[in-house]
Amino acid sequence: MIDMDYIKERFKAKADELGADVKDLLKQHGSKKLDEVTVAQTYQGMRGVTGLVSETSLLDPNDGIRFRGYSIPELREKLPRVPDGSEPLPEGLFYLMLIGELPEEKDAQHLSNVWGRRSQVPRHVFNTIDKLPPDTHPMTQFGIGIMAMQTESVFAKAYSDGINKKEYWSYMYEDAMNLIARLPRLAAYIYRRKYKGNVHIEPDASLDWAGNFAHMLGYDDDSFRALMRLYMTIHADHEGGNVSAHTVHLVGSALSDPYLAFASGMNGLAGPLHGLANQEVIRWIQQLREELGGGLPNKAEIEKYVRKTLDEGKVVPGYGHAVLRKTDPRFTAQMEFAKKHLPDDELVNIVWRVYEVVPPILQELGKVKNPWPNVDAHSGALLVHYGLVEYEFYTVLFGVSRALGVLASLCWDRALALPIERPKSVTTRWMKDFVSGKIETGF
Ligand code: HAX
Repeated sequence: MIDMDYIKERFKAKADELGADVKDLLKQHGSKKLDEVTVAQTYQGMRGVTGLVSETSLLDPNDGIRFRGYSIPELREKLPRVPDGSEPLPEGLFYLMLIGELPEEKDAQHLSNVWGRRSQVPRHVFNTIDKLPPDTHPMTQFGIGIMAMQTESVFAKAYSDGINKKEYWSYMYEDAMNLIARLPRLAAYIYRRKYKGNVHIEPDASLDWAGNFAHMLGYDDDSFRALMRLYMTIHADHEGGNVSAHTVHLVGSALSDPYLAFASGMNGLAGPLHGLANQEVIRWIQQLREELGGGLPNKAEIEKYVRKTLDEGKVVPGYGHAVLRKTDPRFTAQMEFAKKHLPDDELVNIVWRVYEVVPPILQELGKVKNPWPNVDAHSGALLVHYGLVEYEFYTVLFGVSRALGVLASLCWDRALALPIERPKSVTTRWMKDFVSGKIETGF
């Protein structure tokens, strides 16, 4: 068994407690029905099927995400901040997701220090990135960088040396902490190589995880650092069924180490219906502006552009959600940030105007279940304001944040010894026989 710091010890104690509860729950209620699955759900993305457990957060269709019971406005108030800071430290959110209790300031500080100490990225990872054509999409570079870092997995090494399955969680935990510590440096390297003449910025050990990330990207403005803390907090987790979280859980269930599992999740985040929507929103707005010759478009002009997008058989990026049915509180948090720090920014005002125009049009279609904006509708405009205009990089920022939630969850998966995931699939021929009564499920 490897060394335990006090946060790891706390996690182990919580995991033992919950592990015993789960055992009891399964013994007493294991055969109780939680859900029924329809033919339509089987074909339509398993929407609404409750089939996963994720401890770190829970999504309410109307109220939005709650992290261990706390809403985003509550987190902005209750989580530790840097002295005189206005936004929560993502370190505090990670502690909350992992341990299940609000951290004290010293806990967030401890994580800042641990991640700072572990943040060294091996040279061969940068060498691998350097071999890629410069126009390689930043998300592809990010995935490749994470895979190149897999050489560092302590779990993979321990497994190959032979460890008791009771110790899996401990090595997974170490990998998760190392990976979270290293991701900002990897991401900043990709950014500076692609967009800033390959000139890199050394980390500043006095800064917190998100503040240091902002610094290494090349943005030292105090309010940009505050934005990064907010950004890294609100994108961290969205319960367990979204593509990136589910993928990490699924791949991790094969005992693939956290580097392998997280890289897989990032490939899912890179899809335009998921995380890549944040770049698509800015691209979509830039095209609107180009068509109109710049400036702040009026509502009629936006409406025309939205209808054109729909007529071309495209989705309006940043709108809609598979679970949410109201405006995403992550959108609202960013709107509040903008009202405080950059209320007159033109792009931000376009985002707000689009918010007035799009929902009634999507409602009119009659098929869109959620016409309201999601997190991605707002994030790009804030980044553009501070000069981070390279929108192909935006999903990498999302990915660095998402590591906090999915890796805390992966620690829980191994601590609870959840088994390999393997749902049953059928063929359409089987389905036809089943609906016509020729066969019964019988599985
Ligand atoms: N614009 C146009 N049509 C939309 C739409 C939108 N923003 N949102 C949903 N629809 C359409 C769907 O394409 C679907 O049409 P078809 O029946 O013709 O296929 C219909 O409305 C029903 O879809 P739904 O049940 O409301 O939505 P889904 O659960 O199937 O999909 C999506 C949810 C988020 C993928 C969807 O709303 C979408 O494509 N939105 C735009 C892309 C986007 O913003 N993605 C980011 C989501 C948040 C996230 O994961 N961030 O990382």
